[in-house]
Amino acid sequence: MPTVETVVTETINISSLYPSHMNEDIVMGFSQLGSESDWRLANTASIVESAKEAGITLLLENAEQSQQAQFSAIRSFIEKQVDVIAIAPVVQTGWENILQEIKEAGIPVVIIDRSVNVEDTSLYVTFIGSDFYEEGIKAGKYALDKMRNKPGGIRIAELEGTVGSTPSIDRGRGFRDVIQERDDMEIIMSQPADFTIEGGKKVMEQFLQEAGEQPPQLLFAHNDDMAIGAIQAIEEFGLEPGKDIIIISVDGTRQAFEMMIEGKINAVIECNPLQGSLLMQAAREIMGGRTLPKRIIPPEDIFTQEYAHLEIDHRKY
Ligand code: GZL
Repeated sequence: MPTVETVVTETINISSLYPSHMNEDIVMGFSQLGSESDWRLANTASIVESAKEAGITLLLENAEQSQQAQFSAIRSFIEKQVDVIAIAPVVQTGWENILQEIKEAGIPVVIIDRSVNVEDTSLYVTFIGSDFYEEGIKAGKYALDKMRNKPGGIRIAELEGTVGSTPSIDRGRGFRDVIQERDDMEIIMSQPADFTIEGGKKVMEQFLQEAGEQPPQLLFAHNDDMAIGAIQAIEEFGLEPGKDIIIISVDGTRQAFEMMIEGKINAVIECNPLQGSLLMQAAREIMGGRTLPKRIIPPEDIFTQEYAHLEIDHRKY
């Protein structure tokens, strides 16, 4: 199991909340939010694989970006009286009622990947997911460093992820909190592009047409798929990605490493999708009646084009 840095904000003794099923087969209902990106496909594969290895029966429902579809899947899990429900929430708001329904059914909940905004955090046992704000901070620090010798105003473009999702909100916040240190560094264009290659290409085309003779000098893409789409648009526009436009992305997929080696992406902030073993471990702890930290954060790094060739063979997604 990968080592994780557990940020213990509060721990709760779950044995009083849920009966312990020491060695019985565990049935997990998992509501996955979609299949929009390579990161997401790796996340799903990791969870399916880890369930198999753990001997946990996984009922997987893919909501394809629809929160309503997530609610329906969760209600079907309640009907089936699964032992534990895992949710990767497409957006962070609107979860109070469904989580209350699950609580009334006496089923423990693990939030995975993205977070939920609820007043009553007893509605879920733990949240296993990245520190997206920290990812934004890392991206901002790289931007400041990379452009430190570039005089004059720095025009920045931003491709945001799914509107209302924790990674998009927090990556954007962290990035802005850092670049505000340099008053001539400005985000001149920012649009959602849904974490997809198509979205990244389409929005980058719009950016370049709008910008005309003053294209952005730096692009912050909230994930690799949008960066890869943007690269296609930048090349079709006749500019050199990674040179005319510095590109910073998030996730760390194999394609992004290949783009770094080709010099088309300058830096990638890692966001680890391999959360399956953490999720299955959490399910076992819960069903064994043991205590879990409220927040579990997988370890993450930053990779730059100078070193991408040393790292690419170690990548698992
Ligand atoms: C982050 C995850 C994001 C990835 C995207 O944990 O929710 O969604 O950064 C994915 O690639 O689509």
